[in-house]
Amino acid sequence: MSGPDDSRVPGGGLTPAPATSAAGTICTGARDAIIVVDVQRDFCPGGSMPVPGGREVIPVINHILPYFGRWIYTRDWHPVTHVSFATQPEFDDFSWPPHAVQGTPGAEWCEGLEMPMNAILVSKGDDPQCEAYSGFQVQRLDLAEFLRLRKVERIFVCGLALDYCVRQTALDARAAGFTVYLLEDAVRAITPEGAARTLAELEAVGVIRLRSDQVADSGERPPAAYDQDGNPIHHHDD
Ligand code: VGL
Ligand code: ZN
Repeated sequence: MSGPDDSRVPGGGLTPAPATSAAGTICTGARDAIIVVDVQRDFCPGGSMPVPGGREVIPVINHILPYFGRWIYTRDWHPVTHVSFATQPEFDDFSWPPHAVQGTPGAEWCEGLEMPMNAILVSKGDDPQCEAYSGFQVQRLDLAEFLRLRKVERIFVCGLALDYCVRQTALDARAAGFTVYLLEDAVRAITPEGAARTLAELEAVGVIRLRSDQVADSGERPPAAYDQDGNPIHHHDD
């Protein structure tokens, strides 16, 4: 509830967000990864499980992509018979209309979403019997270890939907020990209640809310992984 120095003002309104100050800006670089969650056609208006305003995250994500050292894109990639699919989806019980079925147009990345050439793509939910809301829940890849080995310390999460897959991704990243930022103008939720609940929950575990205009580029990048001929470059640990 309201503390003496929180941002609530009498009347229940929120004070306007403070103008971005130097202290409120996070300088990103080599040790920062962005995880772009499930920006797929089925989760945008016109898709089978549309998130209101889903497409609005695309320009925001595209704008800040160059500021990161590593890029992870997750996608829902379900078999037709996935355990979460129901003819009468109830949502609250984690059943859904069929969505993001492997190889269908609905599973494709949204048009206009940019993707750096060396982005890591993580498909999830491809086991018919297992739900996977987060890229940290896939069996084939230990995403946390993958990022740690590449000296990533902070993870910036964005995409769809805030109240499900973005939520789980941020929770798992926190539980794995990373500093986690939620890019709040680069996410959209399925419901407003889900958004409010999720923001409170993420805040409680230490996920930091950040707007994309509070991210500034340090210009620092990880060392190149490949030389100009495409051969891997071996870097010795510093
Ligand atoms: C999602 C529910 C089921 C999501 C995916 O991307 O947020 N939510 N599958
Ligand atoms: Zn799904």
